[in-house]
Amino acid sequence: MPVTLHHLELSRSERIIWLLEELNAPYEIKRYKRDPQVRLAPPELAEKHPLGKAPLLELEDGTVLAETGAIAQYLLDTFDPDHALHPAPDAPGRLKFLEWMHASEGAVFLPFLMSTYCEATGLKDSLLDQFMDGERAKAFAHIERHLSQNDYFAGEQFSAADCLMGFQLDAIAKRGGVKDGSALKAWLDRVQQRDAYQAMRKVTAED
Ligand SMILES: N[C@@H](CCC(=O)N[C@@H](CS)C(=O)NCC(=O)O)C(=O)O
Repeated sequence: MPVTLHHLELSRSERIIWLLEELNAPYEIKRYKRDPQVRLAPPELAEKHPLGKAPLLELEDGTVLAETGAIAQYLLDTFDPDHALHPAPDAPGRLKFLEWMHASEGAVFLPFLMSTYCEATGLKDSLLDQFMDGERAKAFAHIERHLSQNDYFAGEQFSAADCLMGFQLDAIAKRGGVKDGSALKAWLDRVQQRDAYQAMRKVTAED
């Protein structure tokens, strides 16, 4: 029996769909809509996990796993025994892979998330938002420097770290935040041509 992804429209669960497609893993999808006013998840997601957030991965035995990073690690352990999408512990790229996998929910993306929260709560251009501007500039510079020296986040090979970093970078690009000619734009163009990315976009087009 396949795993079930509990997917909230326009959310981080897009990167798990992308990863599932990259892994060619069997999965079912259960879709949820955001509240049209407050944009939060519907109460049905909280019936599956106390935080009521997406993504959630439900395993065959009914166990429900939250947190994008944990879900990605579980999928890699289960469906990527040959380490095609995650460098083995002694392989080149392993440390970069680990760092960027975690950066995708950690320090590098906090400032971008804060920008969305500031806008949604009337705090755009507030002191907090201005402080976060500096943090965003630092994160952008870090990403740009890395991608000007490496084709992918883990180095020379595409990996699950690209899927995890991809969601927010895609969203920033859609808001016009990525400069033409940048290493980040070149990376986006490269990864968006992948069959699994295109398959994910077909799935999310039905949201
Ligand atoms: N750290 C969690 C964050 C989960 C999260 O905040 N998900 C958002 C979607 S991008 C969500 O479900 N928001 C709706 C809500 O909070 O009601 C992860 O990486 O999965």
